[in-house]
Amino acid sequence: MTPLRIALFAPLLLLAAGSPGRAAMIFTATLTHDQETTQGTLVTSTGDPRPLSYGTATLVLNDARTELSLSVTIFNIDVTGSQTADSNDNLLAAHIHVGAGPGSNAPVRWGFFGAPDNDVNPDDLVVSPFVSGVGGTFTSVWNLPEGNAGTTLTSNLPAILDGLSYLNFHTVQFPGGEIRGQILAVPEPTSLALMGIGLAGLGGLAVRRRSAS
Ligand SMILES: [Ca+2]
Ligand SMILES: [Ca+2]
Ligand SMILES: [Ca+2]
Repeated sequence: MTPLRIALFAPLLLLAAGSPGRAAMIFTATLTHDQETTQGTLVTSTGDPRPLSYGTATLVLNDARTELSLSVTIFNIDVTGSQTADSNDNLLAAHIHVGAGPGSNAPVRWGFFGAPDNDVNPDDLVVSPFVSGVGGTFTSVWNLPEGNAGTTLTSNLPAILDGLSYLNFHTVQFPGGEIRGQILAVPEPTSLALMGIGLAGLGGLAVRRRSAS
C-alpha cells in the first residue's frame, strides 16, 4: 500500500477492528413542526402564512464515546435574522434535549446556538447560512465535559442510545420550539451500507489521485 492509501484506510481498519458494541454509531433526526408538543400555524408577525420549516440531521458518536458530532440543516428558519424581513421566523436557540420520547418534553442537555450555550469546551459551532434561500447548516461537536445543568455527554448517553433525545430549534414565533426531531440510531446494517458508500468514495479518491500523479 502507498502511504496515501494507508492514510485513507487506517481509520476504517480501526473501525472494523473494534467490537460491534463499541464501534462508531450513526444517528439521524428529521425535524418537523408537527413533532412539537405545542403547535400552531406558521405566520409572519402580520399574520401572513410563511413556508413550512423543517430540517434533517446526522449525528456520529465516536468509538470511544467521547464526541457526538452533529450536522443539521434547517429550511425556512431565518438563521441570521436578515434572511427575511419579518422577525417571526428568526432563530433564537437550538438545543439537544434529553429524557423524553415523541410527544413529551425534556430539559435542555446541550445548547449549541443561543442560550444556554453548552458548546464551550471547545466551542465547535460552524453556522453556514444558505447563500440564497432561508435556512442553513449547523455543525458542531458535543464533547465529553459539555452538558447543561451539570451533566456531561457520558451521563446523557444512556437516554440518547435509548432514543430519548431530540433536536429542537426555537424561533421568535415559537420560543418553545418551532421544529423538533427525535434522535434515533441508524440500524447497524444501514450503518455498514453507509460505511460501504464511504469506502467506495475513498476508493474513487485513491484512483483519481493515482491517475493524477
Ligand atoms: Ca426574519
Ligand atoms: Ca464542543
Ligand atoms: Ca458555543
